[in-house]
Amino acid sequence: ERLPELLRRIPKAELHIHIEGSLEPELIFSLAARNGVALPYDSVEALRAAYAFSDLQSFLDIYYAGASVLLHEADFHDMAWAYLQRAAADGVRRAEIFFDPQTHTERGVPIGTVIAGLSAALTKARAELGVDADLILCFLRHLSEEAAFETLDAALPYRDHFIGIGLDSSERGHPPSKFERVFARGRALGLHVVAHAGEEGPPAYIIEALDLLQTERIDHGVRCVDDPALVARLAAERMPLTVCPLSNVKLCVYPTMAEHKLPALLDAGLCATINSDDPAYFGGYMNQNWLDTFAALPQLGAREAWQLAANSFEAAFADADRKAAWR
Ligand code: ES4
Ligand code: ZN
Repeated sequence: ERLPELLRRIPKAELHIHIEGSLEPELIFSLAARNGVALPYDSVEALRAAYAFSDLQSFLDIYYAGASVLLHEADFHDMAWAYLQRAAADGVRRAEIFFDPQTHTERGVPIGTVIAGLSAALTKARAELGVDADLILCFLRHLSEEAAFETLDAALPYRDHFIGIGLDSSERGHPPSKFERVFARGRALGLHVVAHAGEEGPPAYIIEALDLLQTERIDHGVRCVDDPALVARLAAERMPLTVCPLSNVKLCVYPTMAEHKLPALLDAGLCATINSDDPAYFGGYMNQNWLDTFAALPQLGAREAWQLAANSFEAAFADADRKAAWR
């Protein structure tokens, strides 16, 4: 088979990966033992068996529970290093990695501990793996605007350790407009700006992300297909969508991969990309997403593979010289 080989080897950028979502059950158990944290599961198998989700919230409940084993700088380092090794093996040359500081600061872990551990792994990956990686700080949208401001303030001593801000967690009922002011502050600080929108939420949330947050990319964004005028706008603006196919199927955004709208998004001229979202929870890393998506959608072939890879580098946050080094 030539297409799977191309999909595995083609150089690519991963632009939508939550580092806490790369925490494998085995690492959750070993960190729980190392840190003396009690888990409500008896075994790795019992934990993995709980990974059957009906929607975004049913996933988030388990994802936040898994992150409770992360306490020390070494824990954040070890998690990110494991991900970066997997990414390198999948042909990922560039990774823009989300982290959720509030998931940890709410448990009493200092934000400096989180950032120091992650940042050390990224520095090592640049030197030893040839993966150019940066961090994007995400605000949890189910928490308040005030909490987001406090998080941004607390992160400012580490401003050089992240390149942007994002918005994740429970989408419905928490529109981008709730965070308009904190995103304005982030933009004024010279940070890149992205937001999850149109995963479970309506096209109106994508429009809010564009107009109120002034995002440079939309994370997921697949529900734009419900609004043809919005699709036309996204195409005209070459606004990237960081699509996560396995995530969409696991969280029941689509019943099966064969029903995924990625081919329609590409046909409409959108700058769509393929990403893993939470690879430890959704059934695979970058290449599993590429392989399963192409296997289920016969409209996708070598031409689309090259287009998706080119889109991922186009959508990445770096200047042209730095991008040239990834190909
Ligand atoms: C997430 Cl799939 C998804 N959607 C929204 N927020 C998230 N955080 C981690 N994974
Ligand atoms: Zn996500």
